[in-house]
Amino acid sequence: MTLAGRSLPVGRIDPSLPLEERVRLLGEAARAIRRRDLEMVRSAALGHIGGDFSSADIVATLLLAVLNIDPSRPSLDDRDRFVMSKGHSSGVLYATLAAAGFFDPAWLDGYMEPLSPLNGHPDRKKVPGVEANTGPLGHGLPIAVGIAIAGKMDGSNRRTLCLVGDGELQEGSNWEAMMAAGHRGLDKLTVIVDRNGYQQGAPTEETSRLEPIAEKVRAFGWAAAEVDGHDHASLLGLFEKLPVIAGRPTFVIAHTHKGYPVSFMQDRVEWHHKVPTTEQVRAALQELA
Ligand SMILES: Cc1ncc(C[n+]2csc(CCOP(=O)(O)OP(=O)(O)O)c2C)c(N)n1
Repeated sequence: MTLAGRSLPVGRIDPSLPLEERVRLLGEAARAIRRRDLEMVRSAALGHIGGDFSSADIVATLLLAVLNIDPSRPSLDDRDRFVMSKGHSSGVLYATLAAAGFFDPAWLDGYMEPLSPLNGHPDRKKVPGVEANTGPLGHGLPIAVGIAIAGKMDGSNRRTLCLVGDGELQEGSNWEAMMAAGHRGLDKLTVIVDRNGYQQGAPTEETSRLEPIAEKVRAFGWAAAEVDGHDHASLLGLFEKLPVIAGRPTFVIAHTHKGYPVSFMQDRVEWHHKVPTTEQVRAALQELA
């Protein structure tokens, strides 16, 4: 079933372009990525569209406009590393990696099909551009800390960026890793939390309160920053200023909305992993036109 044509022509965004132009291109890219992701989830009849859409602007900004990476040479030694710890949002990760040029967008048609490299949770041995196998929550951030420690031992300038879910922060392994990163002053490490306020089935603050996140991470020796996670100009501005405090890892609280910007999905708990009907896909694609 083709609802909107399956093309995804995007490409990396030239950092020398004026800010307004980069922001305009990122806006177009994020719309194309969300549209493609909708089709992927619809045809797989599986996926996590709510958390895909809350992360889409962050993932697009990093992979298309911020990270020092070369999609034609995904294993270059001194590339920046991006760890998608909330691996259930594989749909948006794959659509963005394809948009960046890591692999043929035709792969996206097989999302979650048997024998497809694009499994529900990302696998670094199968998918170019994937830096860590994630999906079991609470693993990506500790892996990112390990990568950042290795970078520091190598005397490398490469940066490690890691995206976690807010519900995911309830996993204790994150706090153990954050304690180690603060202790070691890993200032080339940045963790971004997709602060959409919801986990599976409930708001985070009703399940196991996370706030005050900024105070907690500062107590662990990190710098904390807050940003509108859907505002490409603010995201670019923040990522260009890293580290926020020299000698400390940075923890970015990115305020987002689950399902953004689709009116009937946004901030609605059931869209964590609900699969849209054909009619709902059509309606959402119209809003993303
Ligand atoms: C260890 C573990 N427990 C449970 C799950 C099932 N699960 C997948 S997504 C999710 C909720 C995650 O919430 P959050 O981190 O806030 O993600 P987002 O809302 O951004 O999608 C759960 C419980 C899992 N993947 N790993």
